[in-house]
Amino acid sequence: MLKTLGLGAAALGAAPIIASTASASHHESGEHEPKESEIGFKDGEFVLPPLDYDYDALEPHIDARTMELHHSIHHQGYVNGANNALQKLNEIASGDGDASLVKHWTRELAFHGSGHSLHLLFWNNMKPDGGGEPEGELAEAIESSFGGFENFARLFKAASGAVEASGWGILGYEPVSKKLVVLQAEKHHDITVHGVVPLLAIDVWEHAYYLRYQNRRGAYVDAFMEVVNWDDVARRYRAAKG
Ligand code: MN3
Repeated sequence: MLKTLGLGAAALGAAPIIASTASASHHESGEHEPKESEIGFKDGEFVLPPLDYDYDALEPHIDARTMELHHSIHHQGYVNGANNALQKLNEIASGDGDASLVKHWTRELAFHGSGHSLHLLFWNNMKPDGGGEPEGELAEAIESSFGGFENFARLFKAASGAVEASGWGILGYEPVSKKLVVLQAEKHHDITVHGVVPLLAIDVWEHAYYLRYQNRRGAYVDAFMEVVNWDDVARRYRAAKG
C-alpha cells in the first residue's frame, strides 16, 4: 500500500508531502509545508506528532475518549514498534544483528510502519465540520474513476464495512492507470497494490469505534464521512499525480 516503503523506511510518513514541496514541477500541489501533525519522522526516528485538533473536536461523530486512546496509546504503539524493527534491521545491515531474523523484522516493520503511516493519514484526513463532497480536480477524478461521488461513496462504504477482522478502507491513486481505486487493507499492510498512494483512509479496527458504536461498523463509517477533510484529500491527490 505504501509507496514510501519501497523508497526506504526513513522516508515513511510525510514523504509524499516533502517530495511535493521539493519539486519545482509540482507547483500545482500548492507548495505545501507539512503541518506538525503530518511529521512522523524526526531526528532519525519515527515520532507521534500531535493532532491538528482537540480530542473532542470530532464529537459527536467520533468521541473524545476513543480519539485519546487511539492516538496516545494505539498509534504510539505502532511508532514504538516501527522504531524497534528499524533498529534491528539496521543492526543486521551493519553486520552486528542476527540475519536469521530478517524475515521477522521486515514483517514487523511492514506492520508497524504501515500502521504509523496510515494513522498519520487518517488523523489528517479528518477535521471538525468536515464532510460533504470534494470539488475541482478531485471531484473530476472521482467522476472519471467511479462514475460520480455517489458511486464512490457506495463502494468506499462497502469496502470499509466488509474488511475482514481488523484493517482499513482506502481511497488511493493508482499510478499505472492514473485512476483512483478503492482498496481494503487487512491489518495495516496485507492485501494491497504496491505503488498505490493512499489519499483517504478509514481505520476500521474495533479500537477506532467500539466505545461509541460497538458492533455497528456501518454507523461508524457513515459518521466518518461527516468529518472527512476533502481539502486534505484533494491536496494529496494533486501531489500524488504530479
Ligand atoms: Mn487504529
